[in-house]
Amino acid sequence: MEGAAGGIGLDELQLAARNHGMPLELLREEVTPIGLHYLLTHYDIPAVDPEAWRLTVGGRVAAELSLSLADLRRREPLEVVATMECAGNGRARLEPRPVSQPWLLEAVGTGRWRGVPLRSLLEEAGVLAGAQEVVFAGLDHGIENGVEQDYARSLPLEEARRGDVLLAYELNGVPLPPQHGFPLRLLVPDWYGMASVKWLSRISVVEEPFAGYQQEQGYRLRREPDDPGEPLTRIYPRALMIPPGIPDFMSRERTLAAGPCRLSGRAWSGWAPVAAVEVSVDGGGTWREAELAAPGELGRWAWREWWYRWEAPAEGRHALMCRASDEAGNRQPDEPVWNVGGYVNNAVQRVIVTVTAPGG
Ligand SMILES: Nc1nc2c(c(=O)[nH]1)N[C@H]1C(S)=C(S)[C@@H](COP(=O)(O)O)O[C@H]1N2
Ligand SMILES: [Mo]
Repeated sequence: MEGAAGGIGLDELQLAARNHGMPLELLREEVTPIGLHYLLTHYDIPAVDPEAWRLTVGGRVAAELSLSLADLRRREPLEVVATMECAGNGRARLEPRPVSQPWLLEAVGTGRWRGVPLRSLLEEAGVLAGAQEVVFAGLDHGIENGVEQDYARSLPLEEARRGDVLLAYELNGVPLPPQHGFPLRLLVPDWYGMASVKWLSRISVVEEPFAGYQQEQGYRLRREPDDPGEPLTRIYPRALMIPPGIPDFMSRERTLAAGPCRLSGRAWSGWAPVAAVEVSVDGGGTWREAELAAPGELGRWAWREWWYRWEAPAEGRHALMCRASDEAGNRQPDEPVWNVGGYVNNAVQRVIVTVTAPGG
């Protein structure tokens, strides 16, 4: 990926038109309605015949499995409400801009996923001694930087054996929609979205670290092009705000009337529970702690609501900001940290608002 300094190119626009984000006002919903969850698909959405489709589990296992959708649906189900975020969220704000899907802030969503725990299938197949990783391959096929491939990613065996890693066949109570991986996807709570392989068809237990493109080339944090980099795994903390007031069509800057204004949004981290959310209403000059909802019914893999009472002073432009930290000591930086792939830019959100006189 090369950096671009100018405006968004047609290649980036083409990607952005296929892969949409979640409109930030949808932060009001604790579970994102289908169709409003963000989307990221590297190649084409494959056509899958659910009758003919099978999931195979093979490689270093005692007994290979081949399972139909009906076989999976007969098993003990598990439901996980999980916040998923693309590792490239925030990429478009880096300078020079890494040329790829140009996300601003909206590559996030929370789904109610239902399926079968991966662990139960690994137990049934019987993982043999010497196994290191589990590789997941999708049915989508394409070319990336000259390398033809099925989209595939691996997980270390101990992550694959976590009880909360799902083979999901439902989202928000309905069969997976085509764009989210019908008929089956992997769902790795707390990890950036790239780990959650869609249109899953093959699971292989392997003895060597997987060297596929999406593991070795993509999704690594590199400071310079020939740096081997570190693989991306869990989601770093972020808080986002529902933009208050009303938007301008083109600039999307906000306008609202002076007086009491409830600022609110959601915050998440894949490393540890969110410890605090802070708000600044003066462009980062001073910060105050927001109220943070208890983890609640959604469970520990979902974002948490926060809110803050702001008395919007009459007439003027203000930069509203919010930032999260987690119990592992991770906190959002004020400024983006550049890297070759344009990943993990969790610099704080800034919302510009113009306050008008009350009733004006
Ligand atoms: N098979 C397959 N799985 C995939 C992808 C893909 O292109 N193909 N994209 C990944 C990336 S980068 C992300 S961020 C998430 C997005 O999931 P969603 O489109 O359901 O929101 O899917 C991941 N799983
Ligand atoms: Mo992604």
